[in-house]
Amino acid sequence: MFKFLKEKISSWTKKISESKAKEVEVEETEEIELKEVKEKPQKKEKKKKEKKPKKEKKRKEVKEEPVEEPSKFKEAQKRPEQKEERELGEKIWEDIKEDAVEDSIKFPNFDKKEEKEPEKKGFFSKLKEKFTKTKISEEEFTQYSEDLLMILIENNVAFEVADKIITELKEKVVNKELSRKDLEEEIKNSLKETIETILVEPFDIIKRIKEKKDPYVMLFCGINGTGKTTTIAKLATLLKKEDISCVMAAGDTFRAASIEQLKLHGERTNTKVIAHDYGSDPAAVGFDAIQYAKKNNIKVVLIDTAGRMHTAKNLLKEIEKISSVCKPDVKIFVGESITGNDAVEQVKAFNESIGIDGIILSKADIDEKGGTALSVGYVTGKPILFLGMGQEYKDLELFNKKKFIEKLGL
Ligand SMILES: Nc1nc2c(ncn2[C@@H]2O[C@H](COP(=O)(O)OP(=O)(O)O)[C@@H](O)[C@H]2O)c(=O)[nH]1
Ligand SMILES: [Mg+2]
Repeated sequence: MFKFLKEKISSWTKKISESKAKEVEVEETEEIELKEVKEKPQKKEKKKKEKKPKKEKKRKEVKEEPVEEPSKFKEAQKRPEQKEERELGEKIWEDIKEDAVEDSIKFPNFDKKEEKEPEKKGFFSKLKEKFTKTKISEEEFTQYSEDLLMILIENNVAFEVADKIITELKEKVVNKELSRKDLEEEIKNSLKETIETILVEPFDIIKRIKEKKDPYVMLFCGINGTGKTTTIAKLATLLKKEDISCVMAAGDTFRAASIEQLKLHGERTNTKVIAHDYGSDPAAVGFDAIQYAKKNNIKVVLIDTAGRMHTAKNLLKEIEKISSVCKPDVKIFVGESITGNDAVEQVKAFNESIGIDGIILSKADIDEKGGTALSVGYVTGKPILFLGMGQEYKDLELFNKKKFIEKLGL
């Protein structure tokens, strides 16, 4: 479903992380140069270190006395018989003092080692952070977001939705500490969270059907050829599987062969079809089907309607009438996944005229872009309930946000 969008999003996130990785290379080169400068005094240190074992040996010979306090040397000075020992002690003390001065340069916390230890730790973890964390500035994000906007729009995401995605993503990543190592993953995760908020969580329609005592009435609307009649037949099949009985109402009394088409689906799926003649009032067909369901204890009424252009005011009025007569529990807009912005405009118009409750996107099986699915829910605030995944009766998939996002490679 997201053949193109998945690829494009993935290469977009890769692009940001790769450019950030280049920054790391530059910083690391600078760091190496710095190290080289620092290494010179380190050579000195090596020499000193070589001396150290000697010192330790001497210290052992003279025990602790001369090392402890200079005042003790003075005492030793008074005793000529210990001259040799005294001189040695003095030399060691000088060495220690010298070392202490050097050490205190390298480790300013030499004296108050315990107190200052956290600061030392902070310094190293800061240094570590410098290499493991990174930030994306606002300017950088703007530069990349232009590409993302194009990718989204080219893949049928409505402009307002693409804009919303970018604004949300910006809030999540700009000037935030991100892991350098997993930068691509972090951006993908932020994008994932953003898309999660864009998609409307579907309600459990099977549960609602089961909970309702009276027949649960479902009215289907949309323009011609989007797959309303086929979707109704698919739903009848799905309900049968759930052990839920249903009746179909041939509310498309306008298009030639539409009644026969529904009757054929009825035969094939073993579902009762209520039909009047062509040209009759579709609201009356729906009403009769509801009465039939009530009498025969049938759980669901599926009302088909003629396709109408979302711009044809009089036809929209007609569906408003069907809706007010049949009082459906849910009004479902059926749109084609492949049509992008057209589907977005249609769903908005139907929502404004009759107030839809849910969306079924047909032909998702042949949609390589996927942006329509990201858009229709956001612009209406209504959830996608099912995706049409082919021309067979079994090809109806419950819409699952998590699965859907996974398909996007996020
Ligand atoms: N590939 C594919 N084709 C579909 C799907 N749903 C419907 N169709 C086809 O779309 C065409 C129009 O369907 P139809 O139910 O008559 O649309 P209606 O005018 O809205 O009732 C038919 O050829 C269907 O087989 C789907 O999910 N995937
Ligand atoms: Mg039809």
